[in-house]
Amino acid sequence: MAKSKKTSVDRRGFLKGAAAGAAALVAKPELASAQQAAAPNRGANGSAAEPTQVALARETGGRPAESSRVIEHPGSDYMVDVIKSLNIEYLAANPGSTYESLHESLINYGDNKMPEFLTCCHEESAVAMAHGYAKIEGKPMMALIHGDIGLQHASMAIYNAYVDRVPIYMVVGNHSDGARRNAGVQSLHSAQDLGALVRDYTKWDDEPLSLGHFAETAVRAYNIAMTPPGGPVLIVCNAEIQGDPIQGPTPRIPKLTLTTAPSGDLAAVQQAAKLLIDAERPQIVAQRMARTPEGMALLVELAELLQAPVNSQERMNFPTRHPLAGTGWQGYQPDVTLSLEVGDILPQARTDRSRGAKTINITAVSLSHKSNIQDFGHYADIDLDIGADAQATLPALIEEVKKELTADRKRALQARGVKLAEAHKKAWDDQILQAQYGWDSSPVSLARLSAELWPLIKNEDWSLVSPQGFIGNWPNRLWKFDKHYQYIGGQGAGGMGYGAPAAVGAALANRKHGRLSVSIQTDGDLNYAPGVLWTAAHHRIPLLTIMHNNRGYHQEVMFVEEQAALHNRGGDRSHIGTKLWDPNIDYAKMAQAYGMHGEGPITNPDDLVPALKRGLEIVKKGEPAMIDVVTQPR
Ligand SMILES: Cc1ncc(C[n+]2csc(CCOP(=O)(O)OP(=O)(O)O)c2C)c(N)n1
Repeated sequence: MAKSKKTSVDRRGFLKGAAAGAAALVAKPELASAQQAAAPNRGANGSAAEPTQVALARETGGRPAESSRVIEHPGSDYMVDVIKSLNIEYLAANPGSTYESLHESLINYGDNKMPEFLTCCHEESAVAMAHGYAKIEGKPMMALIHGDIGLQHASMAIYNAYVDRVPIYMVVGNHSDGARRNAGVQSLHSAQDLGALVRDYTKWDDEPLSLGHFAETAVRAYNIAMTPPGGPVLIVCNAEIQGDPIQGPTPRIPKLTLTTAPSGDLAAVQQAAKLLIDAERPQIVAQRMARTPEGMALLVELAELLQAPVNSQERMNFPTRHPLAGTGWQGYQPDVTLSLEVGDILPQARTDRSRGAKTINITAVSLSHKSNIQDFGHYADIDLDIGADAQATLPALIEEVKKELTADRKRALQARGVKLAEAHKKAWDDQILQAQYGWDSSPVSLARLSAELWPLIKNEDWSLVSPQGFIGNWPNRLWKFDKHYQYIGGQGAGGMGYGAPAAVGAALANRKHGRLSVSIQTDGDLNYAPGVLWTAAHHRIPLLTIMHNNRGYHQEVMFVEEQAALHNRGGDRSHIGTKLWDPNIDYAKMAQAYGMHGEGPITNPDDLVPALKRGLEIVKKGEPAMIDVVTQPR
């Protein structure tokens, strides 16, 4: 363990700061007495023996007015050593006293101040940032969370990441020892079993009782988060372990060895290869498949061997302009479907069954179900269910296909490939035609927005860091995606409020690679927790946010209209409870208020390109910027 650098000079600074804190108290006597009543005394680690003046200064001025206690080597210093051993690059946090000792160690202890500490305005933002980051970088970032209250704020984002099978490394503070915590916030913000709040949708959680236990848990948690199917993990970190001095030699930090991903049983893989080779019209549906860039290369190889169309969803796993991208020619009725990491297999399996087609499923999710949350969907009777990570299984499947493919069959498949390539080209041409509808309309069409943006970024090293479901999938339909980091996919569990922070997290991951991050941001989503814009500005995270400002929760407008039709009533009141107008939200001002360039609202489509260019210039200089565009609903 590296030695603490605390010196006598530090100590003098400590006392000077304490005096300033006390002076602030004198200036606000009413505050002091109110807090005296509300906050009982506590020691650095929750002991009830600290003088009132010290406790008050802690609550208001930050440092105690006087204290005889100095903890030279708190447990949290060792925790930082453990965390650094995992090479976690960033942590996102909204501050809170349940992890105050760890917070201080993270920012002050040791020479190398990794991981970088990102200040967040909401715990949901911290976790969703980690979600977006992991989808680009393929590894977890840390979210540091304050007690039961912070964890409740974080829960929506945790749930999204859980369903999306994305690794997130979460540490939450807690005052576990009932005898040592005080009766105020330390009790209110603590729990007997804190992990229980989110256990239904975290992959694993633990509450270590000693530093040695923390070290094992911390390394194990990282491994569990990364083992496919990935997921968020939670370490409940007691204030006592953080703040108590380290006694004796520190425990050894275990070595991290990642568990290999499970690959499919060979007999089942051979059966799958045969079904796919013999199929007349196979299709591949790739959803959460491709954890790394190699995943995309493997899928391309398999598709080309089989000459099968690939319907890519939720991840950047197949190039959009590849001749096999898509769902085949018009009327292409698959007789065998290969599903790769598909969340809810039933719709596909039911369609396949209805036409006598066969379904093959490869997913590691079947190996790790939980009970309460129903994200596993319906039970589907499929023909071949391979419980394994799809990416890890593809090399064996490719080998088997190569072995079984005769020259005759290869020729037949090539002929199908020619037809599929024609269908792909036709589909592209159709998209370009469709994008022209409403080209000059105001509000601006999403097709035009996407089409105008493309030439401005296509020669850059770009990355789309926002979902596409609510923007008509226009980028997918018009742009050429061919790199693994060019798209981050959707929310996971459909929880709104993911888009804005996930974009910032993904842009953070892109920053060190010098990539240009662009987000087409829906307005309803941003308004859950817009403070993440400040985080982007404060930490100089380059990101162009283009508001898809349809002034409402349009998905819900459509639902209410559908119900009105079902109930045989008019839809003229469907805006009630669903629109964000009167007053219109001024996103340019919002961006400016949070400290970044903001302009708009753009209503004339001809003003779009100059504004996008200005925004891109700023982003290329390393800053975030926002362009507000008033858009068609979808
Ligand atoms: C946390 C959460 N609350 C509510 C919903 C219900 N919901 C689904 S879509 C949607 C509207 C989102 O609005 P916006 O992001 O502006 O996209 P738009 O529908 O306008 O395209 C809402 C509120 C949800 N999915 N998640």
